[in-house]
Amino acid sequence: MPFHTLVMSVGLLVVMIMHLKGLDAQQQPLVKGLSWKYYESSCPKLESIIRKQMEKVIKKDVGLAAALLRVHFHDCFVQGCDGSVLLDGSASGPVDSEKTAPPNLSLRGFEVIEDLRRRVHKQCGPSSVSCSDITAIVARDATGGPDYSVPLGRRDGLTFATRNATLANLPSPFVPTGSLLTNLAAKNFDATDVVALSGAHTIGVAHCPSFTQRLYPTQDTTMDKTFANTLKGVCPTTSTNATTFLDLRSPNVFDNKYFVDLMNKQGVLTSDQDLYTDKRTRAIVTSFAVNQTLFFEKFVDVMVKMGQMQVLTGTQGEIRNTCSKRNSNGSVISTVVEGHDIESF
Ligand code: HEM
Ligand SMILES: *[C@@H]1O[C@H](CO)[C@@H](O)[C@H](O)[C@H]1NC(C)=O
Ligand SMILES: *[C@@H]1O[C@H](CO)[C@@H](O)[C@H](O)[C@H]1NC(C)=O
Ligand SMILES: *[C@@H]1O[C@H](CO)[C@@H](O)[C@H](O)[C@H]1NC(C)=O
Ligand SMILES: *[C@@H]1O[C@H](CO)[C@@H](O)[C@H](O)[C@H]1NC(C)=O
Ligand SMILES: CC(=O)N[C@H]1CO[C@H](CO)[C@@H](O)[C@@H]1O
Repeated sequence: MPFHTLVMSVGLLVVMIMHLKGLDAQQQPLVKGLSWKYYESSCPKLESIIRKQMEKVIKKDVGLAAALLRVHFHDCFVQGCDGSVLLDGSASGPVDSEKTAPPNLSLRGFEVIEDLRRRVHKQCGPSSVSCSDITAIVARDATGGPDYSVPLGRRDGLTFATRNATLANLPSPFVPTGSLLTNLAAKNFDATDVVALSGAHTIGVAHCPSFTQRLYPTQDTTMDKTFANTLKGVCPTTSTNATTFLDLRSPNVFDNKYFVDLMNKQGVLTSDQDLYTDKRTRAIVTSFAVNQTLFFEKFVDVMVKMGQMQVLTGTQGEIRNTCSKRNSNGSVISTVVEGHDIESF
């Protein structure tokens, strides 16, 4: 084969591979200390162990997909993706952990992450892979959404986030898009990021207290009347503890139907529906509603970005032997409260 043909073939092959891996956000620069191949030699089976087990877990309980995606989000938004959300405050530390703060009303799936840690550490040794990395991989594999490479090398944090820090850092579902944009801009997310992040609500549920303020005492006019009546049936009072799907069209499928819901005034949370009401984000919602490939592309970008928020790397933190407990006894409460106060929860 003449040399230039060979070069062209190799070039074509590279282009083809890049095309196949089109959803990879590998162009994004990584935070120092993270890598796309962090466990390539120390735990080559890591991703296959998690992928295989997650298939079984989700087959048994499809609701865990949403729960586990949300665990990673809460972990990252509150004091960085350091596994602090997994820490159990009851035994060794303060009761005042992220798990007991009200926005975690429906956080579950911790036992799935701990079970995976056990499997991974059995295969690759104790102290091989951090709980925060496992959480990040699980968030990808749980949903059946777009596939992408997860940057790895996170270390687990030694400190709890206080209840106040948790409240201050998680966005409120009750605020209009303007506040959401302002709050998330402080964490370096732009309008496209905010809409893509919200697209996670294409799976999972919300409890009545998260949206009944749109039904009582007066009905939010940005909600479709028939849909509002359905929700009033689910939540006859503001304190009913029932749930409704966040995406009525395909509640268990990770797709772009959530954005179609918004265009039809069938978003559940104020923070969801207002993305379509607000001129700053409306066109982005529409673009995702008509083009799922575009949504997946932006979702992958923003998940890779979110997954690097304030990570610990190198010799910082530790690799926990149990995801719910730091290795040494005695838990230290973080006194750092970053972020912004949310109006209410
Ligand atoms: C943009 C700001 C966000 C707000 C205001 C918000 C708020 C909420 C609220 C209030 C619920 C319902 C909780 C309940 O009543 O039980 C919820 C559920 C959920 N959130 Fe978000 N969220 C946001 C962003 C995200 C992000 C970035 C992700 C993930 C990447 C995410 C994933 C989920 C999932 C999957 C559920 C369903 C949980 C389940 O079914 O167990 N959310 N969110
Ligand atoms: C948490 O916030 C509440 C209300 O803003 C405040 O009263 C309380 O002192 C705070 N607690 C801590 C430990 O900072
Ligand atoms: C609400 O429902 C969940 C399960 O669906 C339950 O675990 C929780 O204890 C309930 N909360 C209240 C306040 O009844
Ligand atoms: C949908 O978005 C993808 C990704 O950005 C783009 O390549 C494609 O051209 C878009 N499709 C349409 C029909 O606009
Ligand atoms: C930690 O545990 C060891 C042995 O279980 C004990 O001797 C030590 O006093 C504990 N340290 C703290 C700070 O609780
Ligand atoms: C699942 C869970 O831990 N829920 C907690 C959320 O926060 C409330 C209020 O602090 C607790 O009562 C729940 O137990």
